[in-house]
Amino acid sequence: MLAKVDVRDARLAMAHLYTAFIALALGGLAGLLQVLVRSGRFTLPANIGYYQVLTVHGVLLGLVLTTFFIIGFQHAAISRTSGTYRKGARLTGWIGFWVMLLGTGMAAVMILLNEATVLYTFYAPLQAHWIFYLGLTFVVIGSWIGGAAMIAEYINWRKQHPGQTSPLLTFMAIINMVLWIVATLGVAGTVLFQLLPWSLGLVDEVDVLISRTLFWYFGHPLVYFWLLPAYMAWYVIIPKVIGGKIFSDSLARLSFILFLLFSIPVGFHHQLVEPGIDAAWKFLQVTLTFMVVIPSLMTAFSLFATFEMYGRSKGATGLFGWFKKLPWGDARFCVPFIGMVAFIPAGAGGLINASNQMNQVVHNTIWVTGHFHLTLATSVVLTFFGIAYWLVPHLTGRVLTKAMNRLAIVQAITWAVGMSIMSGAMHAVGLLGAPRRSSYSTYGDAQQALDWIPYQVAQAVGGTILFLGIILILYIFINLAFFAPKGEEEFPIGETADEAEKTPMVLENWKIWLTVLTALILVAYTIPFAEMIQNAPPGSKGFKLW
Ligand code: HAS
Repeated sequence: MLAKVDVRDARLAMAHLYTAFIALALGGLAGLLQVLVRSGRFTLPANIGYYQVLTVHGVLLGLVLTTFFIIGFQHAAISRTSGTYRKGARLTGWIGFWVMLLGTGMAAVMILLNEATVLYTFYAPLQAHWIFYLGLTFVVIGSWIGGAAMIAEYINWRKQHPGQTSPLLTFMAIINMVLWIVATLGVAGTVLFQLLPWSLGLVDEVDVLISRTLFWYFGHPLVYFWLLPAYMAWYVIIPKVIGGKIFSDSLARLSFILFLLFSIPVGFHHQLVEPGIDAAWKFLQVTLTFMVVIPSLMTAFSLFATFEMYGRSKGATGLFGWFKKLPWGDARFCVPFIGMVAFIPAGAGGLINASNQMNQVVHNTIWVTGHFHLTLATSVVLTFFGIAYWLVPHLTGRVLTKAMNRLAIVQAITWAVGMSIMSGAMHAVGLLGAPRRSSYSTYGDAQQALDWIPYQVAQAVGGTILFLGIILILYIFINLAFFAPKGEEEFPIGETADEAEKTPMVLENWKIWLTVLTALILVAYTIPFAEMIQNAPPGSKGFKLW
């Protein structure tokens, strides 16, 4: 008998996953339309604007798909590793789900009515209908409620098991939820105190610098909120899938703590070219950005160690002999592995972005779009697909058949090919100066724009291949949710290697880590934020809000 997620918790997790995959279908379609428009060879019907479609794409894939998938996965992960949810926690989880869904619906209607064409970053001076902002508020509040259910179960586990370290997967999910809650305070601040009153006409102006700063206080940890569930799979699930062991529980926990500490006080690296922030504070936050690279390097090290230990246990010799021993025919491993490989150039691109001088070259070019299609839309999303291949059948009481397994590998290869072409072209033409977030029609006939055309055609070709990839994953998802044969699919949880040291309790001492986190945020943000308020443009009514 396999250790299973309780069927009532499974329903809760699946509700989130259904929403996530509906968002993938609609957001993917918007993505296809968008690359076709950018190629200059296609005009949208019915007066639909490029920026409207871009907003649908970004919001559905960047915000809705990710948030629902992550919260659903984490509910399942905590239920599997810390025990079935108590009634109250499950009810709280459902309330969180419905509040998020209500908010998503409100925001979606406004975007479709062209009343919220403000892109997925939605910061001023672009203005949306107040219902859009209220909808976003509900999404955030709903996610907090879902997070409260997780945290309650974690606290309960610790009460029941005094003196023990919590299950690794639960601990990781809780770190990610705490990171999310602290990060969303920034976006809640700008929405509640600036954007909502402004869109309701209660104030005439808002301070754009403050709105962008609050957004990026949230925006960078947001990318780690996306990344950490992928890392949970890489650290905990993949070792079990390949038949190996987790290299070190302590190292995994430490890397998650470092993400919590260093992912928040770094938002200025998105604002390096913005006036109004002193260079010294930008320098500090760039330094902290390089600190947040360390846990990713630790993760790479740990993964190589896991693969090598497993390969050697199977008789592999030489430096890379282990490579041949890995289970390439198993989609649960192969699909996330392609995501890991993509993360090497993706991470290198991130280091380029974070380097002040090089940022001047790439900022606001489509290079940045190429960067996040490798990080989020490849490394993270392929890992989410790899998780879905066992999680969905596990939760629906079905199995991943050989045919679906094969199709899943074809899907990942299609995705990798499409993304290499699309993201590669984005990186290349970004270096030539092509702007992001602009359509062909805005370029005019300048010679420079003509030089970009081949790259834009390449993006359209890559984007079309990716759309085929979306059709494939949706087909597999529907099969696993409704049609695959009934049976028991494993929820794989790795065990720590016997040689690993015992995990020190200090790694679970929240008092220490939350104090350090608060101190870092205060150091990185207090003075520059106070300066923004002091130096706000005279007469700015938005300033009075603060
Ligand atoms: Fe980023 C912009 C810096 C990671 C997402 N980023 C963005 C935007 C998004 C995004 C969405 O400093 C655009 C926002 C917008 O709309 O304006 N990013 C970084 C840095 C990292 C980084 C330093 N980003 C991510 C991740 C994302 C993401 C992860 C999503 C999930 N990013 C920036 C900066 C900007 C930016 C600037 C602003 C640019 C501008 O000017 O606007 C780092 O975290 C990256 C560290 C990663 C590594 C790689 C480790 C490799 C591993 C794989 C091991 C592989 C194995 C397999 C074991 C150091 C763990 C091996 C097998 C073999 C066969 C070899």
